[in-house]
Amino acid sequence: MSFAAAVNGSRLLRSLAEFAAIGATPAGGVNRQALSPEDRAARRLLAERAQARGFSIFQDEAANLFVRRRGNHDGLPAVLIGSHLDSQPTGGRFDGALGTLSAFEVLEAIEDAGIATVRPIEVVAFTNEEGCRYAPGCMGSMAFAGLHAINEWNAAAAPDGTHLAQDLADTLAALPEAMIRPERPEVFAFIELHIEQGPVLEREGVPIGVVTAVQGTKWLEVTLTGEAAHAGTTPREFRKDAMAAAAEAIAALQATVMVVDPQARLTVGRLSLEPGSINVIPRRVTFTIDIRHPERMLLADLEEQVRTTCAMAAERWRCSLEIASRLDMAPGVFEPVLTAAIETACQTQGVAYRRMTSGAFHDALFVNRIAPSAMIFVPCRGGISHNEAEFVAADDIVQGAATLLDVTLDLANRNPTLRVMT
Ligand code: HGY
Ligand code: MN
Ligand code: MN
Repeated sequence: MSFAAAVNGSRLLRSLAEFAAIGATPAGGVNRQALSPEDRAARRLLAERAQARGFSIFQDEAANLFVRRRGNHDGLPAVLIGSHLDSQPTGGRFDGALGTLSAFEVLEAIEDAGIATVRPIEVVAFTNEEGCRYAPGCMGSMAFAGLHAINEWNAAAAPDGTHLAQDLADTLAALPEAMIRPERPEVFAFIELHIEQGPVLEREGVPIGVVTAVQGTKWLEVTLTGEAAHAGTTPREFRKDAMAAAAEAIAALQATVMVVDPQARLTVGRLSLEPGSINVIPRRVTFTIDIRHPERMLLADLEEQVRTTCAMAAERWRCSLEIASRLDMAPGVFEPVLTAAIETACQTQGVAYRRMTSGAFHDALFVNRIAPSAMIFVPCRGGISHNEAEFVAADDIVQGAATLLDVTLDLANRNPTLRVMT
């Protein structure tokens, strides 16, 4: 049976609007970057909401924030639901926030309905999913999964010069009511609801995506160093032009990578150069490359192609080359028992769905290393995301929460002796 009717759609829409006001940008998006004052304000609002409902709140050393509703067998591993609250600098109101607030709505709906669950349920807001202020992304979920200690990134510097260690300490201290849990709680299963951030669901008119896998991602930071020289007096054969080398490498990659393989993704998202004077040949150029592919081996081939192309351009323009890896996420496949549970919830509710791979990375990719995980996608207008125009229709918001609710209740009441999903 379905408990979809327990979802309070207007409460969820109000909640989304209130969180969208934190870090709101004039163009209608949000700038709520990880560990910023805006991020701290959003975490506080969630914590206060949780305490007002009698839920307990915790954080861990990575400042991942948890909201817990007890289960009848409270010692059993919890069902974890949630996403992230941090955003891109010119981000949308739904990326991350929709999954986190829909998860909180699920907790409130279950509480309102007076439903007792066998297992405890926890909502999580993972720290720094986006990775735009402090690379890499998914820091909180990687730390939660034990893949990295958060203090490995202590020295990471934000463009405004602050360092992660200080921002993390300030963020933890800003929520003293949330006790820092030394140990990671055992997780029975993790379900993350998120906007698709692509056009497929909207184009097909399907309200729910059952995400079975996430493609792999690598971030590289390329630095070409030549020699500053006079723009007017220096003939081509004497130039050590870092910008010419960068432009040549980027143009070559953009002309081949996604043309040869439509599944591949290559993005140059950030570029800076020195000295930046109109009549000086650039001495140094640094740019980022985001490459993605569903196949691990083909992603490795893409990295090799980037390295080779940059090396050839560097040689042609007599520049030195450094390429640093900033993020390396292998593709992941989600737990079939969980994707089946999402499909069952859709069938029970009579809602159309389709299985799909995620083009974006998500926290679920890392939680999946330590507990069975899966994702639910909802459509976003035009597939636009990482853009202030990001939008999700109210019906899709409510349907997403209703699907998440039924899946959560299913898992929270699964055979209590079952320690492992399958
Ligand atoms: O970049 C990503 O895939 C994620 O949306 N941060
Ligand atoms: Mn996201
Ligand atoms: Mn994002």
